[in-house]
Amino acid sequence: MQREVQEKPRYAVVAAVQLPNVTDIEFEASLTELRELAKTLGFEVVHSFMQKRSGFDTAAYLGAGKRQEIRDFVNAEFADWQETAPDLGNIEAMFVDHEISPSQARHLETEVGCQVMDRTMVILEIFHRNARTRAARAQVEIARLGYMAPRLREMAKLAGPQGRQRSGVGGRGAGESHTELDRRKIRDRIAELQLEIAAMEVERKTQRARRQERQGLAGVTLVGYTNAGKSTLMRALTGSEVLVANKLFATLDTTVRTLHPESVPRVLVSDTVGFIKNLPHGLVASFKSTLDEALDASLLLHVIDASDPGFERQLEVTDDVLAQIGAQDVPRIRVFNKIDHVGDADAQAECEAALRARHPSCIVMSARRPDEVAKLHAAIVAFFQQDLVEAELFLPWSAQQLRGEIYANCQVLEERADGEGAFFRVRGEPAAVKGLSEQFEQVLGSAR
Ligand SMILES: Nc1nc2c(ncn2[C@@H]2O[C@H](COP(=O)(O)OP(=O)(O)OP(=O)(O)O)[C@@H](O)[C@H]2O)c(=O)[nH]1
Ligand SMILES: [Mg+2]
Repeated sequence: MQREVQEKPRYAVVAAVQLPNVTDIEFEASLTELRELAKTLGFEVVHSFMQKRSGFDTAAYLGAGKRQEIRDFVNAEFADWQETAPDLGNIEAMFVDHEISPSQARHLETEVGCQVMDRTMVILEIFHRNARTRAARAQVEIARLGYMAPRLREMAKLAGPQGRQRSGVGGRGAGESHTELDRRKIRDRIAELQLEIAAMEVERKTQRARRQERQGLAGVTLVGYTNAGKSTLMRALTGSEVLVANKLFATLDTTVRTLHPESVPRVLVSDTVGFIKNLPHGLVASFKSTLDEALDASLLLHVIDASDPGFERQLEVTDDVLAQIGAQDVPRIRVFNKIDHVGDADAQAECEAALRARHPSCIVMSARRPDEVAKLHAAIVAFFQQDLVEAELFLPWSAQQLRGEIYANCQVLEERADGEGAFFRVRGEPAAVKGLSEQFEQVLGSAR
């Protein structure tokens, strides 16, 4: 049954300064993304405030006039938006599209009269809500603590006689010494979490080594901007049920599944956390271990949402993050996804032609079209078969119990038999083929 009672929406506004070196298109794309982030946190954005400035206001990010305008809007009892949706509550938060300093945030909060969250804080909060595994939770907590530590003093100031109630920080006369104490607690907690992560890291490395030993090194990792469709492709390529959602940062943990239908060599596909413009530094550091998956991969599938007007910028952001974690040299295929979402058939063809001209060896597709997913599957398999060798193996009738070994490790191109045994023309990884032929030599030797 459908849930009848709707949760009361929480209202928010967004605000951003447009610096001279930022084009209108970039600025608008960034604001749209901030609104998406706010939505992911459960807010409905009722108004956006923009201001062109040569730099941020040092005291409060926005200029005095703009701050007054926002204050009037937030405090107005019958603002325009409330007329269309009466008694739905007040504006609870303002989101700003840059990382601002603790004191800028404090000034803004007192001036506009509602909670202020900057881009970094919003992203951290979303990560915090979406973290599922122990490792992801610990990583996000470190990043949040790192963000909070320098802000404690400002929070304590906010929590002074008038502000204490609202910010919820401090108890008895929150002051300098209290802040110092809290800072120390944060440092201790971060150290504790780092130890925990280091232990998990050892465990993960062992598991990964075991996996590689068992299944070889054929690994492909899906990377790309958040919401590009990585998890959707993961599902389509592996037939697994990973989480797909039209919200930002749906995936925070790496999942690994086998490419389906299975190929030779067997290929493991990993789905990873999405990237975003201005990904907080703390998060890049924290998720480095998760992203190590990308470093270990033999092939990266860089997934790009071709239907997003800002995709060029998203592509650059992903390339930058990959370079930051040292994965710039891992071979990669650019996969322009969601082509079905680019206007009509003509628009799609035009977009595809433009993409191919710019990125000659890219794949343009829709995760929703099975024939195109099959082509991507074939491209992945072809990549891993580049280095395969072909050979002929002979298995005497007396050793037919080893037949399964051949099929498990190689692709059998042809099988024929004579009075002595069976011949297999196979294709496989050089090491696998060599291993098998040595094993069969031994069998033959002992039979003689
Ligand atoms: N129209 C269309 N929508 C798609 C396509 N691929 C994915 N989507 C939709 O895009 C949204 C995001 O998909 P996900 O697969 O969750 O994206 P993701 O890259 O894993 O996102 P994060 O985990 O947040 O980084 C979902 O609503 C999907 O249904 C496609 O080819 N065409
Ligand atoms: Mg995902």
